[in-house]
Amino acid sequence: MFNPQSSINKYRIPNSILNIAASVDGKYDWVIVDGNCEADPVKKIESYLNTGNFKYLGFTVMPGPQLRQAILAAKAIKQKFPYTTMIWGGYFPSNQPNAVLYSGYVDFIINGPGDHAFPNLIDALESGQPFEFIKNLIYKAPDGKITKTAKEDLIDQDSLPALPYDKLGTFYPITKFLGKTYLGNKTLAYHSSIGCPFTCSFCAVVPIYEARWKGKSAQAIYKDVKYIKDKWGADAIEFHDNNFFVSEKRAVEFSKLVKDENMTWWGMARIDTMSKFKDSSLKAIREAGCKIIFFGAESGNNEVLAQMDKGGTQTGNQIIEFAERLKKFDIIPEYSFVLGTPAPTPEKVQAQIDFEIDFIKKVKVVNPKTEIIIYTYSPVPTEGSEMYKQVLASGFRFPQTLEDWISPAWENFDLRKNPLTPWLTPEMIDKIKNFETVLNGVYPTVTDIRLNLIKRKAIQLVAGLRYKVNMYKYPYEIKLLQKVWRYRQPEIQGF
Ligand code: B12
Ligand code: SF4
Repeated sequence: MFNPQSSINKYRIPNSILNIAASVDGKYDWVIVDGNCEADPVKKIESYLNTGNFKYLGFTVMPGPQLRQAILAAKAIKQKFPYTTMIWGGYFPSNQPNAVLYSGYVDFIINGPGDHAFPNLIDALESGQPFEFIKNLIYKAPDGKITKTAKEDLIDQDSLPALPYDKLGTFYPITKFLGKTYLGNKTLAYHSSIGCPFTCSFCAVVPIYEARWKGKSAQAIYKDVKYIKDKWGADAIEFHDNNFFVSEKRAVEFSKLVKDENMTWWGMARIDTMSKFKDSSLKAIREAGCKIIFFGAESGNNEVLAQMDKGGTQTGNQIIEFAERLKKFDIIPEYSFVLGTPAPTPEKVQAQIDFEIDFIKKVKVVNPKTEIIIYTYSPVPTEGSEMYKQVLASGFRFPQTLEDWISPAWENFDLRKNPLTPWLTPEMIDKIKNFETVLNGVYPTVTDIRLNLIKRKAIQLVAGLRYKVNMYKYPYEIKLLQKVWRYRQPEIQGF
């Protein structure tokens, strides 16, 4: 099982690959290689393959730098060990199966959850049985056609086997994965639910989960968290679920259970869902240690929210009101906005960017503690959506091969920094980036634990005037300070 490098200096429990290890644990022998912890992961994988004990190699792959290491490693290994069956899973191969399977070095893709599909595939291959009926599988048929099998219903998450944390600890010390963050000294990354009930047209979760969501029970989450706290001293949790707060009941139940553990935690949510939460629930969640919540605000413009199929009931007013409401509970809202959405004319694209900049400033007025994350709009192939049709009509095309995906330009696309979308001019991209630089200068993220008070004050002083008079061009002096002090970007690095 290989988790290619996804983060430069932050180790996290490699949950994706650990779930897959759990699915075969006790039945097949497995080893794990974490690219975040290895100087030369290919050498490490080869050392295992050289023993002759391993026939299958599983990679988890998300777009961006993780994809780069995955491609380079897969290529090198397939050349040396052509008879090793290479199986990829995760968001990238599930959403881009053609480029992956036509590369020639990947044999199978698990499309979405692999908890049943992976062991079923290994069983079939081991016993020489047909694999074509296994759900959640993508493969290249003998005629060269990329074939997807039926999707499995979402699995009851409490029925899944416990994650093999102890065995993971035999490869790498668990404490290595419990990093120091804004939340605590030993932060556990935990994933308590899969999918999401919504269908935002820009989101990679939608084609895989098709508006389905399933969560572990509050008791099951608590049991795992408590185990890691008691055994390795975790004092904080990052919930990596796409949408942790889908169920108010589950969130409150978990809060009640975890309250006395004195842990600090963070999770992702929707504004419209959480604005319906009762005051008593928000209070219980905060009292249980939830300090900051990430929300995909996306846009303050109701028309753009509709264009994105944001679904639910979110509006611009609600975004502002909710930021204000959370102040009362001392929960920091972390709002992400998507700038640079397509529009019929360049003037409209520009007007929309200016609108969002003004809107973000309004949010900051009602609740200055709001953390703002800015992304430039990057299309994902949610075929059939109106926005996707608009994107194709504008001339945008996804790369066709895996090599294209790791070109520097496409890597920036993955990082949602330079979207390569034909409707955005370089000046527009500059404006978005420059505004972001100035904003981060005036309001440095609280999640940067290295940035002390003096540095914060200095950067705020430099950026304050620009912010006041809307002068965002050429913010070189702020950039220099951010570079020297290695200002961290939560949108890329997470916590
Ligand atoms: C944690 C995380 C990160 C961490 C990395 C953690 C690590 N592994 O070290 C950090 C913060 C570094 C990160 C960064 C980025 N991330 Co990220 N990340 C996640 C997150 C929140 C959780 C992943 C996880 O652990 N899931 C838990 C497991 C259990 O779920 P799973 O991965 O889906 O695994 C199941 C199946 O997919 C499948 N499966 C997965 N892998 C494998 C492997 C095999 C062999 C098999 C058989 C099956 C299989 O089976 C698993 C069990 O059912 C996901 C969203 C999410 N909730 O999943 C986004 C997500 C994967 N990231 C995403 C993105 C875009 C990024 C960035 C590119 C963002 C950016 N703007 O910078 C960066 C760049 C990454 C890089 N440097 O390469 C997107 C991918 C979207 C897409 N277009 O495909 C996601 C989906 C978030 C989103 N909704 O947009 N990320
Ligand atoms: S609410 Fe979030 S996770 Fe769910 S579909 Fe929309 S963007 Fe994706």
